[in-house]
Amino acid sequence: MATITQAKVIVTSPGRNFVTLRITTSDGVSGLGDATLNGRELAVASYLRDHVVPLLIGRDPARIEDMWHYLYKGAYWRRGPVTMTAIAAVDTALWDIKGKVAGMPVYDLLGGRARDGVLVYGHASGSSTAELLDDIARFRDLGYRAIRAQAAVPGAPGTYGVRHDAVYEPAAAALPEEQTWSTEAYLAAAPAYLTAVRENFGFDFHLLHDVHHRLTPTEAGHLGRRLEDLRLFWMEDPTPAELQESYRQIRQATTTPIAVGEVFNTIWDCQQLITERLIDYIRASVVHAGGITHLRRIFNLAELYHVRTGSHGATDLSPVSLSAALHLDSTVPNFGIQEYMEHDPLTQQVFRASYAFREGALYPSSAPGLGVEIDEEAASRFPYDRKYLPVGRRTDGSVHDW
Ligand code: GCO
Ligand code: MG
Repeated sequence: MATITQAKVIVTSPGRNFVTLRITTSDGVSGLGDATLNGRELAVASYLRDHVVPLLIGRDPARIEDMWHYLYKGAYWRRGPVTMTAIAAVDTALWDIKGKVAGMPVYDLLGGRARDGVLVYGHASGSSTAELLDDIARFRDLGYRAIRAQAAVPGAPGTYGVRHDAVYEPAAAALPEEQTWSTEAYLAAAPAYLTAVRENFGFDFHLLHDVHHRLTPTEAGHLGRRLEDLRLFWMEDPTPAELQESYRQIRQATTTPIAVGEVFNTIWDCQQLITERLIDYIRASVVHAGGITHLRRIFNLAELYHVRTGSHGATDLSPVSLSAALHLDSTVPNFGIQEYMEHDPLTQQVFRASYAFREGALYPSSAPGLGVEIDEEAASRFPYDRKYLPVGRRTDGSVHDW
């Protein structure tokens, strides 16, 4: 039996911060797992280094399911983003190892592909409607068949989702940037610019929009109703989802499809949302929801309730995460869409990924395992650079959901 002989936590900042776990076995096979939690990276690095790595040495890398329960139940303290991201890193690395040992891509270990290409959506944005329309045209030219649209809200500087450089990156400041939010200004602006997108480009592509947890259920229901004729693919995170039952009110108010889950860690965060069919898409990710093993469980539950998948895939999820998502997305019958933002060129110098973009879809490679390698020498040239996500404040100065 091969055993785990080494587990190394690699912290690097090629364009942005990433935490990666590399597990190596006595047979000399190594696998990678993403452990990046945007703005709280070192908490996961410590959780792994100080508390998880000592548990891994000498264990059987083949027993992925057992390892998951050992780390989840064995900690006694359950759930939470730090714990679940750390477990995800171990789980993902073990799937990568299993694939390399078997000589198979991970999608074959998961039952084989149900589709060749994984439909992805790109992020168009602009500081005005005109700029947004130009950006939509650019994504259409690149071959995207699904596009998320966000534009600046007049009177709310730093509106969520508006790109300033080539890559959208909200975790940008040495201390959290404080951004002003006005629900009234947003509710006036968003329907107008989304309507302009349909008027200019028609309906032959999927249009998505992210509200980023900013509305109340009443406001969200009203917005969804106003957007119905635009036939959005989804309205994302209309309201924070700790109170799962609040989605019933949004649901009753509108037929605009709803997507939630990028901040979820476990199946229990979305159990009611799924089983009561309060959402259409579940957006949990490999890295923040306990790895391939646990995300597959969430996706399988969702399948029973006609909820489709739409995993989070912003640039703070590393190429290791993205590749793991593509392997899982390829296999599940209830796949919906995958978020995709191309990583910074510096990130691509450190992580060598083998997936490919063609005509609006990503294709995982058939390389054994996940098909991503990390260049540790390159990684060491980019030391950790503490960054925070912004904090939202209402116009009266009180803190709002960012
Ligand atoms: C998305 C997300 C991201 C998050 C970011 C936080 O839909 O892609 O909302 O942009 O804000 O991942 O770390
Ligand atoms: Mg989002």
